[in-house]
Amino acid sequence: MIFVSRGVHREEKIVPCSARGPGKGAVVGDYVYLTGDVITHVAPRRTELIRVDALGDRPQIIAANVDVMFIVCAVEPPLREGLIDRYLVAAHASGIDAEIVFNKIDLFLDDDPEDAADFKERLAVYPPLGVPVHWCCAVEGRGLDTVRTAIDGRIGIFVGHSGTGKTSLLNALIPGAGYRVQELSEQSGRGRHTTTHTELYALPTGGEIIDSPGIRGFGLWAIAADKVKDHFVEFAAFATKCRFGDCAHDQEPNCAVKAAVEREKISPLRYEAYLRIRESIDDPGP
Ligand SMILES: Nc1nc2c(ncn2[C@@H]2O[C@H](COP(=O)(O)OP(=O)(O)OP(=O)(O)O)[C@@H](O)[C@H]2O)c(=O)[nH]1
Ligand SMILES: [Mg+2]
Ligand SMILES: [Zn+2]
Repeated sequence: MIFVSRGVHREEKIVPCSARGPGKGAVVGDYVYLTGDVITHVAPRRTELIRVDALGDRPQIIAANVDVMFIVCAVEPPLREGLIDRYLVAAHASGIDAEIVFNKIDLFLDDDPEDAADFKERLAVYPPLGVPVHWCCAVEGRGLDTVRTAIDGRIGIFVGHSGTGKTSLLNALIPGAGYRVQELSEQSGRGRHTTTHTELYALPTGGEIIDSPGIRGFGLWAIAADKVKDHFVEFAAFATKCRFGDCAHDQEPNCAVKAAVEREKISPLRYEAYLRIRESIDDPGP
């Protein structure tokens, strides 16, 4: 693991370390105080990106002090808006900006313009929510200027399904880096979890980026079911007109959010994602 250190001598440097000894509890992105090589304590965090751990009952802090989350998706493995919507809830709840990086555009742009149009339409819902979409090709280094600009002066993190090209993007942003990437598994079309730990890298063009292992799903932590609606930012303009002040926008009569969904002022897919996320918190499942 690597931590950003802002030591007692006011110097700033990146220090590689593992989460053992007195530094236990520090995570990637933390600013820590050092005496020699030993972490004496962890500075207060600006933000925390948290998910539920593999067992489903404890918080796992993925990274600290992240300013911007890049949700990396691609032509393949298959695009899942449901995962994007979960990440957006987590980012909004943590005060982290979110952007979408759609990678591997080389796989459709020249061959199949219809395919491209289909993906553009599916992701068109996000920019009006304040979530820009970058269209990139990591292997050819195309479309990365806007990503560089978004990271400059900040701490960013690449998240998403395995095999979408997070590490390939890192390699494209740091010429000559050559971090390990791997072909998608032939059988499933999904990635094989090539990156196994979360690590922070400084970009030559400014800012720092954290590469993280691909995940299958993102379990939300410490967001009550009745608060999920607060993180669907497009609901706010309509929610004030619901009959009930505490409307969950589900079975209630005279719900202005549902009316907006029917008129497609709110994306029906986003609304369905809302219902699914809320339900998954009501009933965390096995
Ligand atoms: N055609 C094409 N393939 C790409 C592109 N970017 C990445 N790939 C390929 O996609 C595969 C997976 O890339 P990785 O960078 O390892 O993906 P990852 O998201 O880091 O995967 P995990 O570490 O498992 O989460 C590799 O075979 C890459 O060469 C791209 O822009 N175009
Ligand atoms: Mg990787
Ligand atoms: Zn309502």
